[in-house]
Amino acid sequence: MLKDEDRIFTNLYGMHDRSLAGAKKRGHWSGTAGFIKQGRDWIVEQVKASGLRGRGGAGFPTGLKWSFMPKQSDGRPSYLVVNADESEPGTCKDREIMRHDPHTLIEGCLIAGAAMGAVAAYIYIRGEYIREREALQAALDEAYDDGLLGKNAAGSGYDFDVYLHHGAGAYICGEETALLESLEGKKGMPRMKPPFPAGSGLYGCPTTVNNVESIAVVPTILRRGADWFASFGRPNNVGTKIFGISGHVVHPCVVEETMSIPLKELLERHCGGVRGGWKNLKAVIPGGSSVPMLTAAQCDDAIMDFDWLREQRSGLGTAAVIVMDQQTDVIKAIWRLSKFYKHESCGQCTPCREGTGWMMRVMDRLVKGEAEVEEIDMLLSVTKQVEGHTICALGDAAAWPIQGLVRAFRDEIEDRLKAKKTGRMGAMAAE
Ligand code: L3W
Ligand code: SF4
Repeated sequence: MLKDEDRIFTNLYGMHDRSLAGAKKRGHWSGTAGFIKQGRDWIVEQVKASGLRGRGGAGFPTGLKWSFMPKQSDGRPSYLVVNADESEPGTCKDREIMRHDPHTLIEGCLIAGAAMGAVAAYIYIRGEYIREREALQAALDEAYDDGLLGKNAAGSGYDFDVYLHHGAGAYICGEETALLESLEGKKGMPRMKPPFPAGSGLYGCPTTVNNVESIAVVPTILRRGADWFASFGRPNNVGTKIFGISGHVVHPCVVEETMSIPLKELLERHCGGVRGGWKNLKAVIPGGSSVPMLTAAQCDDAIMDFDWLREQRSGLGTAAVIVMDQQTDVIKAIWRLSKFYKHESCGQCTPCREGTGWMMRVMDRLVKGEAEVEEIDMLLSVTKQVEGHTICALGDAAAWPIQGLVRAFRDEIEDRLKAKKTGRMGAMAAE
């Protein structure tokens, strides 16, 4: 369990003053110039040593990603882009950082920007996050007024600007290259990779795209030391981590805990447990809507980190934990996600554009019990034709929850189809 003194986000619940004065009182913006003066290589090495892995879903090592940025300028400016387009169903952790602890992110932008030789950071914030963007803009204004941003930012000798850009409600703009297209004023459609953004990103310039939490933890890592951060969790899965727990728990919440905390401990310590008790648990989606669900039996021993969940053919994703109790219609829950992905597909590649529609329509028949049992395998074969055959991860994200459903609850699907068929035949016989 994470002790209070080890929390990075001490104002996650908005109990304290979020202004610059309040942030400074809680230890932020302290020693910032000194870190930057130690040079970009030093910062990157510290972040590598801390073991920080990206908090947006993929878990890519953050220090390694920063090291891809060119050291020598070829005339193109470099940029940091912060992905604050938090839209993954179930996910609301970055919202709390931006709303209540915005200076953690802004200080992180300056340090990360200096570490990659960037001239500016663009924070791309989800369009619906209106109060959050107001809080962030107010914090940015305070930082400029205090000399923490702009020329000689924070007295570091480094010139750095931060701009806030509002999204317009498209989930796909959370995919990093669609986000860059959107930032450039174009339709938010993912680009083919490679080239990765570090080679050719915003306006064709070297760019690193990081999640809000990934950037916001960096100043505290430097202040407390890489070893301190690496001391939480398990090897390759370290640090503190913000979890967002929703669904059938007594008290849904967003909480910073240690990486690798057992799921049961997370729910019982912070959420009052599963509604109706642990025995009433049916399934959990552990990392936002894009990862397959865990069954109750898997949940008994579940460890909340990248590697354990990957071994279970699921994932930590955005650490948005969606809890479903025994009363949940899991088929309907996944059908609802299928509808979401169908709606949010940008449509530029055929397997995703057509496949998400197919998957949604078959899911619709499964929910209603109108499909034939053979259609379950047909649905699985559609997911296989989408998975891995698309430009971006949305195709996989649409396929995986369905695969997880069939793996875990095939019997329940079959029972529904058979019961409906028996009912239909009974009705026909009665006629
Ligand atoms: C240079 C290489 N850079 C990888 C970089 C890449 C990116 C990062 C991770 O998807 C997942 C997705 C969602 N040279 C590189 C390289 N990079 N190889 O590393 O890349 P990748 O491709 O592993 O993942 P991704 O495309 O960034 C992200 C999942 O997250 N997700 C949901 C996300 C939703 C939100 C939200 O609402 N906030 O984040 C949940 O699971 O499905 O699998 O930067 O450029 N050789
Ligand atoms: Fe667009 Fe879907 Fe292709 Fe991604 S996978 S680029 S969302 S059509």
